[in-house]
Amino acid sequence: MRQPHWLPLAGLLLFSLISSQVCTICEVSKDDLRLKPLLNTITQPKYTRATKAASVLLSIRVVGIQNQTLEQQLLQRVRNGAQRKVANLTSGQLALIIMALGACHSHDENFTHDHHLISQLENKFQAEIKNMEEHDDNPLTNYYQLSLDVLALCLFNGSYSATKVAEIFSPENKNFNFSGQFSVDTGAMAVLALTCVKRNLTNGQIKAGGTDLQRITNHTKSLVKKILSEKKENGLLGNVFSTGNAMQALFVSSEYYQESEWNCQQTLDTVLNEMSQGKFSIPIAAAQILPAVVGKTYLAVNSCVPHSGNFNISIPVPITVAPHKPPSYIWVNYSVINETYSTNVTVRNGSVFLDVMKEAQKQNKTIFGFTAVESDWGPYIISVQGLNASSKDRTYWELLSGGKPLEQGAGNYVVHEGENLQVRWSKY
Ligand code: CBY
Repeated sequence: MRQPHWLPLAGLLLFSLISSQVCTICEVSKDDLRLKPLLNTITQPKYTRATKAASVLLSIRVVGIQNQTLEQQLLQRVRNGAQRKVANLTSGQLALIIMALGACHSHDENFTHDHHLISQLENKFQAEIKNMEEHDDNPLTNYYQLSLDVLALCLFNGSYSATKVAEIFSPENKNFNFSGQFSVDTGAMAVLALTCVKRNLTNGQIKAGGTDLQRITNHTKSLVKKILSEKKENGLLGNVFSTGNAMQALFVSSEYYQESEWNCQQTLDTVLNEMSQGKFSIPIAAAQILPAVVGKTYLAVNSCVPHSGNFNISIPVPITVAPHKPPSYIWVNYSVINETYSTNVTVRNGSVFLDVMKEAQKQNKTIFGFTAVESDWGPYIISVQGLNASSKDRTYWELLSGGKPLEQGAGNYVVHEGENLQVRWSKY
């Protein structure tokens, strides 16, 4: 039988419609040259921390980057961490490790099974809830990590109570805020977790009372509203480091906002611009932004598309730095605000906040003495003048410049001539 002569035309029309749709999707291809700096950052060879390696592994698997050598290195590090010290891991760290190992149905799922990682996560999640019940709603860690817990349990068939999830993830809960400010990272991770739970409730994978589904839907809706209300003029959601998580949350929850409420392309363009300025120069920052810019989310860890070809990410790209002759040293003012103590400090140009703190500590150990621990994001200041931060009391040492909280940690924030830097004893 002859096919009607209009069929090829209709096909062409359909194809052009589909391709014009594809063009408007807000993402770049994973081989886009603009992603080079990110890929160079995450391929750096030294991963000493298992959780940092897990974040990177999760990210490259979800995105579909295939680089055997890198993957093996990361895997080795993650496995070592999970083998030796699960008891020392926080709940969110274990959740990340489970997601990284389980991503894309790799054989490492057996490892998770053999080491009972899921049941250990169930216990850690229970311990978080118990702590909330006994200590004024304060979890052992924070809601970002509780969200990671629920996400990992939901994605990898762990057990959890949907009723409990509906109860604790109420957007009014104080744990969504730090110092009165809504934490976009936290809200975004919660949206991903709640979306996963909602999917499992609707497809009958887990059972729950009828109101749970309704409550979870309502929470998701309000969290999405809150994330959108943190949208800046340039399209960033919260700040540059929360935007990746927030984009993922908005990708999976498009039924809860109007198209006019979020210009995804603008957000993506700003992120790409920040990327070209070197904003995501530490592996964890690169790992958190990468899935979103290529249009992927952590919810896809179970449904990765097989990829062909090897992703060539071994060629380092020369970084172009604007030619200027800086002075070798700069001075800054540094204060510790508990009682207020200030001093002027001279450091080399290009120094970070931590260098200033070290220099001040040399001047006077009693007033400016401090301790720091290593976190995935670099050094985290736990004590100044012997006064310790405590998640039990929701206290921490906040870093500020000119009275404004910094968006980077002590090891990464580069200080400028004449700047007024402060560490302030704060409550969140
Ligand atoms: N990860 C976690 O548990 C961290 C979750 C997180 C919400 C995280 C931001 C978001 C993310 N995307 O990873 C988070 N920060 C938390 C929970 C916290 C609190 C930690 C205590 C607790 N109970 O767990 C707390 C104390 C409120 C906090 N962050 C403090 C700080 C300041 C650290 C100062 C110090 N003493 O060293 C600081 C520097 C803010 C300030 N001005 O004082 C800070 N955080 C920053 C800047 C950040 C961002 C880091 C960005 C960067 N490039 O360095 C952040 C991404 C992050 C890490 N914090 Co907190 C948020 C952002 O700006 N978007 C789970 C684990 C398994 O990986």
